[in-house]
Amino acid sequence: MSFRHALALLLTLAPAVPALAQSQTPAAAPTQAPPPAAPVKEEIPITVSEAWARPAAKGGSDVVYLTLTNHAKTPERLIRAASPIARMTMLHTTKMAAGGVMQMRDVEGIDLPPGKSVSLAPDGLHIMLSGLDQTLKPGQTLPLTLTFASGREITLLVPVRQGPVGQGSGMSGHEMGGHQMGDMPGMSGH
Ligand SMILES: [Cu+2]
Repeated sequence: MSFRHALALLLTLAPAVPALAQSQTPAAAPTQAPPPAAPVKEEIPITVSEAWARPAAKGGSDVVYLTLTNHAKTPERLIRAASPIARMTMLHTTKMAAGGVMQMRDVEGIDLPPGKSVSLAPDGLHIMLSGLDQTLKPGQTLPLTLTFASGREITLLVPVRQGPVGQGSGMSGHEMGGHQMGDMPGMSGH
């Protein structure tokens, strides 16, 4: 978990590195590491943890769950997710509709209050991908880029695995009702 956390941070920081290098004159002493590392880090106060995706078939759809933590003192908002291996990526929430049927709806964004964590988890908010270019098996990863209202982006590799241990029949019931395209009126346009 902490490794993925670190990886997400590293990937996010990566674009800043060439700029730092260019700003240093060739005459500068090459022995010291660039000191502005700390300020750069503070510009990306969002961390991703607990990310995982379900196994999925080529051409099908998949679901990504993760936890976002906003370490800043100002609100942030997840406005978009994208993957190079999916034709379409959507932000969804799952709601219990009349008659006890689980239905998914698009959400325009996911608010991240300052100092808070927001979990995308089964039976609630999630990232949904459709039109997968490839089959995703447990042990593989799904590349995902998250875009925030501030313009920040985080790219990470989401591990593919089965659902959490200990979540049994209830989970599979949700999958059947919540994530089969054929069951969802209003999803046909996707
Ligand atoms: Cu969904």
